[in-house]
Amino acid sequence: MIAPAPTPAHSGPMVPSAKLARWVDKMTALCAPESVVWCDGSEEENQRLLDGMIASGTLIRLNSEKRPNSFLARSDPSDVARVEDRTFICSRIKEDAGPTNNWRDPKAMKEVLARLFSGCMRGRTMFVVPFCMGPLGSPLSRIGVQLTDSPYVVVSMRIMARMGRAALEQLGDDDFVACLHSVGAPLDPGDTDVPWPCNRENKYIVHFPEERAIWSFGSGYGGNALLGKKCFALRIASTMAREEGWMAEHMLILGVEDPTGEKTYLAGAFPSACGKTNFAMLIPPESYSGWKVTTVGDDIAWIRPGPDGRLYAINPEAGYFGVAPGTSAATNPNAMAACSANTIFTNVALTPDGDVWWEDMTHEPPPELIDWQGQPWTPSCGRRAAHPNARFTCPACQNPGIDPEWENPRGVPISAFVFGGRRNSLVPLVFQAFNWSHGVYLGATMGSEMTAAAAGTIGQVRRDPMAMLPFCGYHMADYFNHWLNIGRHNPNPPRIFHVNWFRKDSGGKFLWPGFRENMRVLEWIVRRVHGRAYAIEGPLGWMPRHEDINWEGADSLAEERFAELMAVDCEGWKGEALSQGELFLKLYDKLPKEFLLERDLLISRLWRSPQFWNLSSGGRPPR
Ligand code: O2Y
Ligand code: MN
Repeated sequence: MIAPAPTPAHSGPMVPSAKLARWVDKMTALCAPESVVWCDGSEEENQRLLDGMIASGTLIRLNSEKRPNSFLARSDPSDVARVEDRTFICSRIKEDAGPTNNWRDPKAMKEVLARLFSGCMRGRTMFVVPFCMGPLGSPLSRIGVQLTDSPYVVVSMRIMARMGRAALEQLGDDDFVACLHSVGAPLDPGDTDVPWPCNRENKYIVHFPEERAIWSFGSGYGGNALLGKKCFALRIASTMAREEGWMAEHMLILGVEDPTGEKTYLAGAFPSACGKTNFAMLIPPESYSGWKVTTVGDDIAWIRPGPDGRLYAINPEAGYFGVAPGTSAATNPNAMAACSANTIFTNVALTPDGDVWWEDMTHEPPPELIDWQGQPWTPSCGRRAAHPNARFTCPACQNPGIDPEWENPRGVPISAFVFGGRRNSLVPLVFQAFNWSHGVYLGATMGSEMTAAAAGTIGQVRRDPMAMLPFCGYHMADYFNHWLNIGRHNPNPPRIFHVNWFRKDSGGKFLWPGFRENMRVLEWIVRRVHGRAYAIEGPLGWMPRHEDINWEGADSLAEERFAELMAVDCEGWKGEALSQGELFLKLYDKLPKEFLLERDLLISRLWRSPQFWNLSSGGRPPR
């Protein structure tokens, strides 16, 4: 074994377990790096890596007065986002991965990977990165060890997870999720200082759920390379959670404090482009006195029944890997504050005075910039300044709205789940499920209308159950059964709600203002959870009337407009019920029978409601 690198004298050597040392030896023999460095997570180590990347051109130091200790990275244009078609689940039995995952036989895949990884780190350094997902010392946390030849990944992992010596100490002799990563750059002699090494042709993001292992090759970007995030905390953790009776969810966690100081925690799942990060960091309208929203997590929740039977959630991450474009002081001041220092920006534009810029950060774009590919940019040049998936990586503790309990090792008690989608029509602003299995059905059928102009797809609904379709490490129908099971063993499970901020009127205008105004819906949800808000029974669930929403300080949404926002077009919904069946057909052999019943119940409620159900028809006799 190559000895762990010397660490600062005051902190002593890092001592791996025999199992970890054996695995590192084996992977070292396979990848043949020039050297192996054990990362202790110290500030000195971090600065050394940052300086090295500035020297090699991977990072640009930003203006220290405007963005202290912050850096810009520009990725290879071929390596800018997660690659779902190159993401694989290699369970021993194909059926265990289910029809919505890319399955490969684990043995065959290991042979392919062994060829790719063989000698792939020649001339490079392999970093050994122990990391803890979840607060240190929490019984809900889990440990991973990532081997990587990317210093950019090391410094990013240090922000996104509790990384280094403390994680190794917490691991002790226990099992860990083994994460092997290489940027997989073709090895031309003397070419080790490419600013963003990656493999343009060959990318593999591979999960072995039974072995609790991840092998990632060819990409240095985000979800493909920071293996603690989507690969471990969702795909591998979802399989662990199912076996161990907990839940690994693609959910934000937020706290709501009412004017009396009572705190209520919610977890929410939203497909991409639904403003999930903005919702996690919501600041109530100015006039909304006494209510406060705090952030526990913006992307992932690990949730487990506590000793009192309630569900408790931790955020397994320690940082945000947020989408920059669209983020501004107007849309998300807390995110802007969080990335004001100690941040790594990737694929944003550079201003002449050494700061960053992205689309919609300010009302007016700066007159000149260097774009995300390093080219001069002006507002009239016709190109984007930042890549649409440009990111900021920053410590969560820099969010001024961070919840004081966000690192509580026991987690926070969850009172409600909120599912959302981006739907132009049909789906009302908010409704509450009748019960747990109805709520699970709502999560399983959620989705968004496609906005991209892929031929003929605009307006088509892309179903993304619980926003987990790309992130569940096993069969989606087994996942639904797991959700139902959690409710079966819990006499008082969280209440479940569905929201849609994006409904439009016949003229194509949004019916709901969104952003800070979402607080009004959140307040109704919180008051419902505590049995303090009224609702009427509609065909889709329990719904607030105009007078059940707090309009304090708003030019109250006209009652007719609210009615339009909440109306249920029962004929349209019969079509929706049919379309929900399409995903179910794909999963039919393992689909919970409850779902077929829920769909029947929905159809029968639609049948006995007026064709255009609205809040004032709530009390009417059936047709
Ligand atoms: O494109 C990537 O690599 C990042 S994807 C991502 C990052 C942060 C939070 N969520 C996501 C996602 O795809 O859900
Ligand atoms: Mn996400």
